[in-house]
Amino acid sequence: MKPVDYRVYLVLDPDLCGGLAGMLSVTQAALAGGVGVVQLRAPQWKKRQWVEAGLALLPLCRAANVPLIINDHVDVALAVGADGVHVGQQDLPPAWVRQLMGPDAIVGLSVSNASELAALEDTAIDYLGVGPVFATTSKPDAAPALGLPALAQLMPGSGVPLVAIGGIGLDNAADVVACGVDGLAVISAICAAAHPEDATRKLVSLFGVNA
Ligand code: TZP
Repeated sequence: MKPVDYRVYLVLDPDLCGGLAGMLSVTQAALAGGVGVVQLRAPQWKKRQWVEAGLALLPLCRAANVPLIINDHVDVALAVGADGVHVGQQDLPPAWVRQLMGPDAIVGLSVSNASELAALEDTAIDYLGVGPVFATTSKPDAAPALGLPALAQLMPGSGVPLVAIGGIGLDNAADVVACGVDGLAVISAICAAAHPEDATRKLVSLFGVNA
C-alpha cells in the first residue's frame, strides 16, 4: 500500500466522535474530504472494542486505498489486518513492531522534542509524529507544547516524513504547514468539526495543489 499521503492524518477519538457509529461516519466524511491516513486511537477501550472498531473501519479505508493504523496495539493490528501501528516512546520499540508486523507494514513513532529526535537510531520507522505543537485537551498526558519555532528547528527531521500533531486546527494549520512538515495529524479538528469532510478538505488544501 505504500507510498502514503501523510498530508492530513486523522486520529480517531471515540468520545469526540460519539462512539463507534460516529467514528465510522467521521471516517467516511474525512475519506471523502481527502484524508490520507486513518488511525484508531482509543486509550480507554478494551481490546474487544478495538477489534470491533478496527474490523468496521478497515473496509472503509480499503475502499479509499487509505491505510488504517492502530495506535499502540500490535495484537489488534494483526487481528484486524490493519496496515500499520503507531507507537509512543514508552510503547513496544518500533523494531519489534516491525518484526511482528512484517516489512510492508507502516510503523510510526511519536517524538515530542529535539532530543528524542536526535536519539533515533531506529531504521524500522516509516514516519514520525511530532508534538504536541500546541496545547491540546485531546491527550491529557501530552508532553509540553513545542511551539512553532521549535517545530521549525526540528525540520528537516530525520529523513522520514514528519507529521505534526497537537492543537492543530483550521486557525493555525497554515502556520504549521509553513514550518515544512509533511503532514498534519488531528483529532478534534476533524472529529469535533461540524462538517468533517469540509474541515478535511480545507486542511488538505493548505499543502497546495502540487503537494
Ligand atoms: N499526541 C500528541 S498531541 C495528541 C496526541 C494523540 C492529541 C491531538 O489532538 P488534537 O485534538 O488534534 O489536539
